[in-house]
Amino acid sequence: MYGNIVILSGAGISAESGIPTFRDCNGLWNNHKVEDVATIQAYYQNPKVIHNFYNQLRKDIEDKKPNPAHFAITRLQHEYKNGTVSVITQNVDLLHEKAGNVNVVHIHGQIDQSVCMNCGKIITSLEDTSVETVCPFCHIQGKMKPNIVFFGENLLSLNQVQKLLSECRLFIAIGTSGAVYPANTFASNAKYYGADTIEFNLHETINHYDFDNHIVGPAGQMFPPYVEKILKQI
Ligand code: BV8
Repeated sequence: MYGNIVILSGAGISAESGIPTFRDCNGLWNNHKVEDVATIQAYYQNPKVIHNFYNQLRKDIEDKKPNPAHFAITRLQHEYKNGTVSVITQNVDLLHEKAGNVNVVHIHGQIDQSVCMNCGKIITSLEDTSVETVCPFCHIQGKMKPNIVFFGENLLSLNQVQKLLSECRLFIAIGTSGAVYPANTFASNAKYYGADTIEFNLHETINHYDFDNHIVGPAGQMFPPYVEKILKQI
């Protein structure tokens, strides 16, 4: 029987909610490679383009709803009594929260926040931001950036992530290609500490060797029955 459970989610968990993934054919960045455009250098060179992209993305995903995979996490968090169930997400959408998930760690940032690059304060941003946005804390203009971790920037909450990985006994990856570092090292980290590892994806991923088990198919169809099985084992 497992103790603490950690779930790592990627863009694939939101695919059945109508949010395009990054590296599938209909890539999110108008067929640009996300690692070429979502970089901190691109932000400094042309912050207007980045602000416009995330202002549009915020509008595009505003009406998107969680799918059965997100709700299955909520059920697991409510009914699993053998330990904690934490979510580490690479996604900037808020579908985990909309589904009622708790203990959600956004390692790549989140679409409803901006961060001041002058004073470091994070604010909630539900409206458009731009290079004219003034920080409500230090009152400096033009330093507010979407609170999104771009390529070349350090992740958020990495210390908390390491603690979760070292204490989990079941690590579940849902809908992530394993293309991005350091999130693509989390499964092997958890395994090092003694966790069983399982991935849910449409196919085996590039780091499939980190996983003891693979469940192939859409997360919205495959993850809820797996939660049922976990809960029956209690
Ligand atoms: C860092 C914000 C230290 C934007 C994102 C050379 C080699 C190796 C690594 C590097 C390198 N050069 C630089 C690096 C490090 C770099 C990196 O990994 N680059 C890679 C791409 C080469 N990483 C970083 O820079 C990170 N920081 O390392 O800090 C540092 C500091 C300074 C200087 C250097 C290093 C920061 C990474 C964060 C980048 N920001 N997002 C935004 O989200 O708008 S990453 C972006 O990719 C998203 O967060 C996304 O979530 C993430 C990972 O992608 P996935 O979520 O996995 O999505 P993807 O489309 O790839 O896959 C979807 C999967 O779902 C597929 O497998 C598909 O089959 C599956 N699927 C689809 N539908 C379903 C499904 N599964 C189940 N059901 C379905 N229905």
